[in-house]
Amino acid sequence: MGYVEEVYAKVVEKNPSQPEFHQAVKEVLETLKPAIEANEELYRKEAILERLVEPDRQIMFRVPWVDDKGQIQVNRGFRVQFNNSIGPYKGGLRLHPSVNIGIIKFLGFEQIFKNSLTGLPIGGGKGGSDFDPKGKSDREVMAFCKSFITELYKYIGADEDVPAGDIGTGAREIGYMFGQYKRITGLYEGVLTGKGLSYGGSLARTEATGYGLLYLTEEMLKCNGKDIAGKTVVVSGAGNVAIYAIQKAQQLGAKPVTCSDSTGWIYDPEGIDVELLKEIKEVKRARLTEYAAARKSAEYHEGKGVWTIKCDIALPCATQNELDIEDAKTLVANGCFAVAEGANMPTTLEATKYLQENGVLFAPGKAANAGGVATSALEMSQNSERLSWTFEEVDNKLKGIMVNIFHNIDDASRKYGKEGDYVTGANIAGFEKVVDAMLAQGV
Ligand code: NDP
Ligand code: 2IT
Repeated sequence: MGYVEEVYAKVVEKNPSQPEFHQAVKEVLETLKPAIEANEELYRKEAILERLVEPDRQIMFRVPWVDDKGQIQVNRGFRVQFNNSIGPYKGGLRLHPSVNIGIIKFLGFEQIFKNSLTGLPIGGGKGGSDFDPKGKSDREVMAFCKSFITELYKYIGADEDVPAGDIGTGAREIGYMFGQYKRITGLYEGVLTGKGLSYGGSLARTEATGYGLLYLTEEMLKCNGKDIAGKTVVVSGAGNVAIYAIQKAQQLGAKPVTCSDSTGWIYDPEGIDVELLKEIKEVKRARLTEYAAARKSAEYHEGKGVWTIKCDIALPCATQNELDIEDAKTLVANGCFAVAEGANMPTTLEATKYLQENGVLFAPGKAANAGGVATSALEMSQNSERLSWTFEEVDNKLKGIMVNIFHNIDDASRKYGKEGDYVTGANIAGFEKVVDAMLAQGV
């Protein structure tokens, strides 16, 4: 067995019942093979892969809180601090009933390479809880967030570990968490990103993941002789990433025609009305049925279905494994020529392979959605210097970072004879910097 196969087999054996973590590790390790084989003796001796796949620490804790009926509820909280070789742990907090340690580990593992690709000094981590914010009152969300931080505060800090938003965690949740951290520690520091603008947040952080996704997609198309203007785009999700991906796609002259949430999806052939979508999702926290009710051109369908709509470009922006092999076949049959992942690992391994083999330009999430965490790192910089930059300043930096990421992953793919395989390019480019730092710092 080769080094990669040995380490992967151990990961599966030592981490049973964590299929998403296995999937993330498998994709990374398999594509790293050319870079690993070039240095196999050193990497084996240094146990580089064994060290990469084992988090620095995994924190799990009870989160008790009182609901509006006076009933005590108990959730489970997580923070996985995966690797801090190139900077403090950095990564979001996911609040969703599906959250378990395996999901947080897959997200934390991906975050190591994503954060490295940004070129900024941030290590990899991720956290969250199986708490479901849906249908909860503001007071219940606050009670949960304060209890969550009452335990987590011990492990985080501006130079230690800086959490942020992810599914189910937006500005409201970050505000409650920041308030509790400040109250317990007495510190007014950049311990969380995605903060409100009145207390240390960065302009353009809200837009950053979706905007960054489009900046990278635009550059990938340009370098492959294609133009984004005039193209039909299908988007999944209707949350933070999807909304600002739709907005930036429109600004670049493309036409996004779908969005979705966990109950159904919208097809709006005249193009998604992003202001209406924002009102329904960001203000009312309502379902997509309201979008169809308010807009004549839109159709609402129950269940899953955005990938059945004919498109040029597909942007999965909801959750992991939402685009499978059947969806990939439908996209290819319908003439889709580019897929860029706004979500983390939304495409199954089988679907990714099929898309790449059929000539679809494929931008993996750790490169394509890195604009969110990159702008979080810019928020950290602003907090450290106690200044705020303008929207244009942050947005320009974001654009530069995304264009740079595309060229780095493109160059890495060529360096190992895998031209156009941006999955391999992203994994190798992200890995090289982290390994260099790990080797330099010793065991
Ligand atoms: P939000 O909570 O704002 O939105 C998530 C969207 O996806 C919602 O429309 C939600 O529908 C839908 N969704 C979530 N889970 C499921 C599911 N199991 N099945 C079907 N639909 C689902 O999260 P974000 O937009 O922030 O995150 C979306 C993705 O992007 C995630 O993979 C996240 O890890 C990734 N990401 C986020 C970044 C950020 O800065 N926020 C940065 C980089 C990546 P519903 O509301 O009905 O649950
Ligand atoms: O998956 C991600 O990169 C995020 N949820 C954003 C993390 C961050 O620290 O901004």
